[in-house]
Amino acid sequence: MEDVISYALEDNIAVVAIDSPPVNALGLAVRRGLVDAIAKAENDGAKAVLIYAEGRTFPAGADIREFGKPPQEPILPDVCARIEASDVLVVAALHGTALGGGLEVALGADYRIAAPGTRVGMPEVLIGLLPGAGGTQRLPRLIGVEKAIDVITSGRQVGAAEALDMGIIDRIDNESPREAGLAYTRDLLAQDAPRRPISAMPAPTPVDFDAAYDAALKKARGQISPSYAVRGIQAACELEFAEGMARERALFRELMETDQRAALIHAFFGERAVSSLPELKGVTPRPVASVGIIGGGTMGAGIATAALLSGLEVVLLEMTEDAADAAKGRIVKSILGAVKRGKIDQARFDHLTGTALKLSTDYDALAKVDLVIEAVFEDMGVKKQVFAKLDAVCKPGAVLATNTSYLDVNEIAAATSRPGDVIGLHFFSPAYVMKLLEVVVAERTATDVVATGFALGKKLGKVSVRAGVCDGFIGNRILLAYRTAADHMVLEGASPFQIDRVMLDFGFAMGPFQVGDLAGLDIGWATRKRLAPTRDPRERVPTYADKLCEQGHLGQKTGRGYYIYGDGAAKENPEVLTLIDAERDALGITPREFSDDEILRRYMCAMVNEGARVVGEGIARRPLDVDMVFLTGYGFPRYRGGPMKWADMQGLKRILDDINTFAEADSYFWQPAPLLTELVAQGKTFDDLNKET
Ligand code: 3H9
Repeated sequence: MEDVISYALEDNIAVVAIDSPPVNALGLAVRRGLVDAIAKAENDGAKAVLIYAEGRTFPAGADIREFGKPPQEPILPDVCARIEASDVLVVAALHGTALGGGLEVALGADYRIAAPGTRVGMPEVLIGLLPGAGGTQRLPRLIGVEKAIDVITSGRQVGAAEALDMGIIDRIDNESPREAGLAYTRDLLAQDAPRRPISAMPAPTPVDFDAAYDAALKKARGQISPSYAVRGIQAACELEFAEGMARERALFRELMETDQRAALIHAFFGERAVSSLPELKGVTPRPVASVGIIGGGTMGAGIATAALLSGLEVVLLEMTEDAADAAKGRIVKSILGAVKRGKIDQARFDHLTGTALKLSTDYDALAKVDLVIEAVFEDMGVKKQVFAKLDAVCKPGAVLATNTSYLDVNEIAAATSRPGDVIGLHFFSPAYVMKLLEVVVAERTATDVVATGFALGKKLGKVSVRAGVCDGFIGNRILLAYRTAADHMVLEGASPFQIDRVMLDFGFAMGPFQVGDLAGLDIGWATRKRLAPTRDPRERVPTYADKLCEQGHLGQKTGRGYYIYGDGAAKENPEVLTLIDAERDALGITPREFSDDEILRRYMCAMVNEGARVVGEGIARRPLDVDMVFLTGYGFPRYRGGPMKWADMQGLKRILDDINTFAEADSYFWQPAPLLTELVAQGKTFDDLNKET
């Protein structure tokens, strides 16, 4: 028997435990062990088999690390079939997260029992696959097609109570999985409960599968796996079980070969890899139970909300009583949202907006907090004053963080007598929703302060990415590059609306001009003004957007920007095209047509090239750090893996060739990043760099 599986006979029940930390993934050894255990139980004449798992969870799925390698037998569908085909009664006792292949193993059993906190689901579509061990065939037979489509195409985790209601599990019990499982198995034996192979259940009633397919495709905005899953479920209705299994396998293998699968798995591991920094191994973060936040605008209030919801105490500092009241109003509103979504109850709401939250206009209120995050106006002079005051009032060892989006954290740190305690924690708005946290490490930031930044990010449920100091850090610096490429295309003949449409079609949540309207056009305006004094004369900067701002059209908040906002869908603002025409005239530019493909290539090449610079300069540690910033903070389509993964899949040579072609007309903007040139010369990919570090 494999050492990841243990086997014992108890009262003639074969007790089979899976023990393969951390998540009992169904790798080769577990699969072999399960098949052997069933055979042994049969040989031993056991009356029943109980399968449960040690550690934190029933298997959370197939072992994702095996994907992309040749499958080794027994493959998981055969393991599930072997369990189901046994003439011995099989019970699965679930706890933790019984996901994907884990749930499929459980569906091979005759009966399922779960601990109260268990979550079950089939998240395969989220990594570009579909359930490939009978999930698309057994689940609809068990719970009906509509519910199966919901569970499988969303990939969502279903709580134990709902799973019981749906019929995925048969009982919930408080005991440990082993004890609860044994008790349930004994009950079933006492009742002489029949075997209940799901494959023998009648084919489920079909629905309008073409409509379900279209709906899944539309909802996933370009990601294909959910719509493939619909076809798999359709097979459960239309084909014999064995043929349905073959159809599922064919669809699964097809998805396995796609770039989308590779990209989504890159995203899965990338999100975990970003926070495992070699320099933090063995470093203990400073304890953080209370957080001070300076500034209660959208960002400050958002950070306060995130901190409160994750159990931290918050002291929020504002300039005036009125501003403090307004900040509290914002926080209460967003925490109320959590109540409405059923995330927290009224008592928790009362606590979070009562005792856990203090508002003040006096810096002394920050004397005892463990960590302070400054979220005031983006002005170096103002920031320095704030940090000098923090230096005076905060207790020794308190972490002093700035939420600046682009200012020099070294300079801010120098305004204090304790630069080792200063760090950048760059949140994205709304801070209680957006997953990304850039942890900006300044020259003198102490290692345990960096560790504290990452620990805080984890507590807040963020994907934390280490960034070095430069204007805009990782994300905003790259954003400036591709926005500039977009602005150039507009000057030369493309319309902002065409560019937005192309990027939406690519899978971005929003186009760059829609993002501008959402964030406020004054932000870009301020950036252009800030960079003006140091700007190279060869840089081309459009002024039509400044004119919009001068007229008071700042985007959504004023009802008008690139688009006009009112009732219903936003409309294109025709005035924008007039302003652009005027600017082209003034510059003597004859506009030319841009194909959608050229727009995409220029936009993406600018993003990838700046990404390569950011990695080359050590601002981001690896290409995957850039990818995770874009997936979690900039609406980059997850199924494309991030700009650097996308570039690898295009071929870096092709990207470099494009950049060199664009450079023929504008050699100032289109300078290939040294790292990109180097990788192409060596025949390497960005992913090679991910593996090196
Ligand atoms: C599938 O089942 C296909 C079948 O239908 C058909 C096959 C033929 N494999 O996330 P965490 C690692 S597809 C390998 O930090 P949490 C993870 O990388 C699969 N490794 O913990 C991490 O490693 P490290 C369908 C895995 O508590 C460690 O475990 N299932 C796998 O925040 C801890 O993970 C899924 O897609 C895996 N399947 O979350 C579920 N899962 O410590 C994917 C995790 O070295 N997993 N690891 O960084 C999850 O959603 C979360 O990991 C889970 C725990 C909710 C389970």
